[in-house]
Amino acid sequence: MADPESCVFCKIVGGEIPAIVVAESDRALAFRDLNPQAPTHVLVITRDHHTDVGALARADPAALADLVALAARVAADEGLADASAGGHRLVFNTGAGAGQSVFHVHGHVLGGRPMRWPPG
Ligand code: DGP
Repeated sequence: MADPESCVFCKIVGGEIPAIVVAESDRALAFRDLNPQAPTHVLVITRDHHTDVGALARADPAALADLVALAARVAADEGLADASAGGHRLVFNTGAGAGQSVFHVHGHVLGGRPMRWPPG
């Protein structure tokens, strides 16, 4: 689990690592994923370091609400807000076994292609 000093997403928040930022709020930042899995693949993170979405919910529910609102704004900006526009997924991988590789809470906003269920 990365501590804030070595966390790659904290470094993006701090401007030490460049990213393509598409939206931001006082408490959250949205930027394009380095390794996109769909035509739209944007990561939405808190500016503060929290390990995962459950930890964020416990520590700061208002910041989680802000993160989800920013994800909804990104989806709308990308033309993916609702079913008539194709829709989107907001995914929080939580724990290494579920595919989490960066231990700073992030929602994946995915869209622009058909989505299968159940996910792999
Ligand atoms: P997850 O596997 O759910 O922890 O997703 C982590 C995502 O973060 C993965 O899709 C790749 C992305 N990622 C990792 N490092 C960087 C980076 O330095 N810049 C950007 N833009 N994305 C990154």
